Amino acid sequence: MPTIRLFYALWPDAPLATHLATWADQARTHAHGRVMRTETLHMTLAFLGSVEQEIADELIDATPFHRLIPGAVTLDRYGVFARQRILWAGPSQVPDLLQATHDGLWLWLSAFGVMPPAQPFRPHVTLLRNIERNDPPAADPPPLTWRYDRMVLVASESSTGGSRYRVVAQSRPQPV
Ligand code: 2AM
Repeated sequence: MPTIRLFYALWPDAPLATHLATWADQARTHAHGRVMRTETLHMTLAFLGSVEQEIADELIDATPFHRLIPGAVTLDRYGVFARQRILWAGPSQVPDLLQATHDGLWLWLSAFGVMPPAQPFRPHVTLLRNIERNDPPAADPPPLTWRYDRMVLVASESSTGGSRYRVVAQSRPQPV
């Protein structure tokens, strides 16, 4: 049975992604490493890992109908995941609504037989990979508010030089 590597994410619009890319450039002067391409910057809500194609097809069909309650998250800090050698930007406070969106998404996914990870939700945008030191820059970035009203389902395909992301579905925004 063929499988496909999937994750759900919030995807920034172009101005927000460009703004985050300037943070990546600034952080690189401190931590070195590899800057993520601007068009790949995102915040993962749920990493599903390898999913059978049949389930993936069901998720692709169902995703438009899993509407998110629109919300906002303020990115105001840098952090590192030392083991993964990642530098990220994220919120110092996880908004209750974003946490509920994450929890509700995993509850919904359980109906498809996809089980949540043991680790708690750590919302972040990876800016740099293969960093060369384990501490974030001394100064945090100025707060940047990200408003979202939908999520995307992304297929992650291995390619030379990293992963290639392909958006395969997105949730419909709430009707106004
Ligand atoms: P990361 O940026 O911190 O690596 C695609 O890999 C997305 O899913 C990335 O945002 C990645 O986070 C996230 N992710 C979460 N858990 C993962 C895991 N166990 N393996 C790979 N990616 C994971």
